[in-house]
Amino acid sequence: MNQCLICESEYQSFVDFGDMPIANAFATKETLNDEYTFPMKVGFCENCNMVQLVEQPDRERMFHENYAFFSSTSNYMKDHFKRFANSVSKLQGLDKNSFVVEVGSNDGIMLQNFVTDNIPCLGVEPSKNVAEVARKKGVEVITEFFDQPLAENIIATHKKADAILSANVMCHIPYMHSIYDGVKVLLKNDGVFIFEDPYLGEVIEKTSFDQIYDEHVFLFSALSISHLANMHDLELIDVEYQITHGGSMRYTIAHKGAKKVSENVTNLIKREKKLGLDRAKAYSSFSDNVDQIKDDLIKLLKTLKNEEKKVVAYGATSKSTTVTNYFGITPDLVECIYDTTPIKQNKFSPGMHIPVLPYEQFHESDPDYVLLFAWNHAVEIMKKEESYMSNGKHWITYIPKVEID
Ligand code: DWN
Ligand code: SAH
Repeated sequence: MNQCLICESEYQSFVDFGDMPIANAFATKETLNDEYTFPMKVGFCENCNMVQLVEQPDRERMFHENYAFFSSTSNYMKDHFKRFANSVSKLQGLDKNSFVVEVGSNDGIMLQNFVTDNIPCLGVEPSKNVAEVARKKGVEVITEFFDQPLAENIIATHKKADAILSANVMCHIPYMHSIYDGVKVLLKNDGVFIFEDPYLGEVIEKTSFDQIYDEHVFLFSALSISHLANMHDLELIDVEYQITHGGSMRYTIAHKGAKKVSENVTNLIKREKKLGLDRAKAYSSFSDNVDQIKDDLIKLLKTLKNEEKKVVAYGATSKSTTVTNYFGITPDLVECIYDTTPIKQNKFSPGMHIPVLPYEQFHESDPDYVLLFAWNHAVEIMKKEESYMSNGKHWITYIPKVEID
């Protein structure tokens, strides 16, 4: 029996990806034959509307001193977080007497903007290597996992927060009740908790199944977040769609009754109900849709192999661990992956062992086709590579369906 992480009801899974490795555990020659895997299945709880991983590896296996994702690898995301920080400053009227806490601050991509503006802030980031990069930017960071006891510690050592922020982190944390209890105590009476994550509605609509991997334990909607907030005497007061990571939602939460609830919330909940995101039926064709993409992509890669075309990939994303392992994409079909992140380079992709090479070598490689694993950064990457790709090379993308540029 599967028991919901939020409301403890029994629920059914709707997609099974089989055994998966840790998405960011890039292998070395020594670790190639010693990879941890877990059974990756996703289910939907009809009682509280939460979509969730049935099993998730222990957090220490995923977030540690060798965490492989550095947020500042995308220039678009740097601008995005600058705009995010500015919008919070404006909303809450932040100044030198305010206090901002970010959960999962990574390399300081968001908080560096508050440092520049002299607004006191604190990052909470358990992955020590990325936290160290933030410290070098002048950001104060606690290298621990955020939860209710840590929130109490922050009040004791610092003070209550005018804003608690988080991006692409809440969906990583299975112990949501401890997080919301922590938010409840840490947030000032007129404070706001603002976070964004990949949006369930987009994942279902676009079949962006690769947003599902070990780290992403939840796919949120306004329905599930308002339910969760209510359980903790908090309230969802606003929602705002974001184009980042293939379609995300920014949720604003306040103490219950403290602020006016925007009609954006009621409108989105109405739309989600119309789409049926509160019923199991909405998820019933997801698995078949994933398999259609799988069949189309594997067929294309096999045809290109038979034609002796050179196929490489771009962006050793966490998402691509689901794609390569579920589809069975080996170095036989995709020769290598180019990526700008030093800690991933000259290693092998988790599970399928595709070599990850430094981005600098991409321009010497002369491929016929480039499979874009970082499809969520397509606009930024395609612009950057426009002149290189113009000379008879082709992009391959696969969300929402397999396409050649
Ligand atoms: O939720 C999460 C998001 C925010 O980031 C985490 N669980 C882990 C991570 O997910 P991801 O690995 O799927 O994220 P990205 O941002 O799609 O990864 C992009 C990858 O591509 C990075 O390894 C950097 C690389 N890259 C590159 O080589 N050239 C990215 C850009 C923009 C480029 O121009
Ligand atoms: N906010 C960044 C990083 C997202 S990656 C961005 O949007 O780019 C997810 C981050 O969450 C990792 O850096 C990981 O170490 C961190 N994390 C995971 N569990 C956490 C927890 N309980 N508290 C704080 N951070 C956590």
